[in-house]
Amino acid sequence: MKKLIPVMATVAAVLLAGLTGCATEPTDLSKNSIIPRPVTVTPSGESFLLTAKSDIFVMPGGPEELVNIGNFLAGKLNPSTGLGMEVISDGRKPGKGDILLTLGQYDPELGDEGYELTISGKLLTVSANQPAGIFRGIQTIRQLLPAEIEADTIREGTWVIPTGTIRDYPLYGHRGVMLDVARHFFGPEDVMRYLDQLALYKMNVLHMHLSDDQGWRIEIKSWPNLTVHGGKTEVGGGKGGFYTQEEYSEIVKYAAERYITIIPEIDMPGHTNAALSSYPELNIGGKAPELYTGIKVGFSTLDTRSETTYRFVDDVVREIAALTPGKYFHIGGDESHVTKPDDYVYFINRVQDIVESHGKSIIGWDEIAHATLKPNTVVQYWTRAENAVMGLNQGAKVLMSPAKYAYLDMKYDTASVFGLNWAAYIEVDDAYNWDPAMLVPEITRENITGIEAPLWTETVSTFREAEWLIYPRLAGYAEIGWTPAEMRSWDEYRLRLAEHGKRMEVMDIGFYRSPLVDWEEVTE
Ligand code: TNX
Repeated sequence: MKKLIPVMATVAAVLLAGLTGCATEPTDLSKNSIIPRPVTVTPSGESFLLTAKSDIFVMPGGPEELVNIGNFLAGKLNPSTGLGMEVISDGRKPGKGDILLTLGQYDPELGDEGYELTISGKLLTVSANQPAGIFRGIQTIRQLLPAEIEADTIREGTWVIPTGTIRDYPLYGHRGVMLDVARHFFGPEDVMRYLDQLALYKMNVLHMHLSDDQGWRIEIKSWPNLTVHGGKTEVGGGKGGFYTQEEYSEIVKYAAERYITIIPEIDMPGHTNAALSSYPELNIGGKAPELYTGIKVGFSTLDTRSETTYRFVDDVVREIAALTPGKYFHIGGDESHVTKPDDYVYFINRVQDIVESHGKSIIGWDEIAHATLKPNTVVQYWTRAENAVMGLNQGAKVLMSPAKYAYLDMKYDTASVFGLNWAAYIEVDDAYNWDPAMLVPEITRENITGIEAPLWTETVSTFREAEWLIYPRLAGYAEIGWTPAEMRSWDEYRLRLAEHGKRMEVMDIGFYRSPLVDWEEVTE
């Protein structure tokens, strides 16, 4: 059965190739539209063709992860090509038209996520130091194939890849996005869809903003009312929602299969109305406020001088840390406008001890630099450069999310239906045209962990709406995080992005068609 559909597909491909004469013509690897732009591309002027005989070979005796990655690739290529590629790891030798995934001899330049593609007329080899690198490499294979490769039903196509070599590795180790599931709740399917999209652009972090004034979104078994009560609404009064611990673990696992780390955030001591409403004893004065469905910020605070608060934080961090394989726990710390400055510092210091006691390193919004930071802390720069610099002076590293450039919830222009504009209007070129290492003199490449683009969700209530804010800006953030700054230029990037319009269309991503890009359309 496996070979029936492929045979038909190949007959069609050969016929088509005969008609257009393009299947085996030399092609030029340097004319790719890969985002993020790879570090080195060396074309060799021939073409590699996927056929009904193609399979995916995995080095025998390698880690099981490679087989999983092979299956991931087969799962992306088979639905649209109908070629029925199988994953072979029993030591048989690859032949013409096959793909080989292999861990090579350690290559320091490639690091943990780098990879090399060697494409000849006969074989396409992906090699890397680590499985993560192989996974990044297969995203490049997807992008070297026509946009229709992303379809989930059979498409006619000649699945040709130009030959040559690509050596590629990321500029920054942290390339991520933040999703606010507190202002509006997004269920596990939405989050997994997002993870799939992030994988294509070689992003490796999803920071989940799991609590805020409007909702608490993760089950905490020792404080059940947080979700029973605190999770039942959202901005605008909708029904809200939350992840059970099992669902959250599913998300973590789905992310890990894509070599993406989940960073959980519990925002405190401000942005805590949902928790305060669920447990009166967390409030100064002991009285619980109503749930909140508006979009103001800065009005809530935990009682920072009560031991109950620290018992609460300890339980929350312990339960979430136990579900989190990643190194970091994000403690929020932003906009605590009604917490007295001394109380704020006292609170952040104690919470850092708690996070450390559960084996995690701390990330917090730039305000946390007012406290005494622990070694290995990361300060997420969003608004005040002086905070980030204060963090640096304490030995912290900086994660770059400057609101003016990197906020996915900012409108594109005055006509944008969704989004806010308090920091800026961010058109697609503005989102691309900046260098994290050039914004603030003290914040240099060496002390930046990477870049993160946050999506706050006050104005979007479905993932479809969210996509309109996320895309196409996300592709640019992915490239800023991966590609050396001197290799980036808007004029060249916008041409590659145009091709991704087609790809995003096939993937059914509801992106914003910026007038600054001459979008390529799918021709059926
Ligand atoms: C500021 S950015 C906030 C969020 C809002 C966002 C809206 C940050 C650390 N705090 O609470 O959702 O502005 O753009």
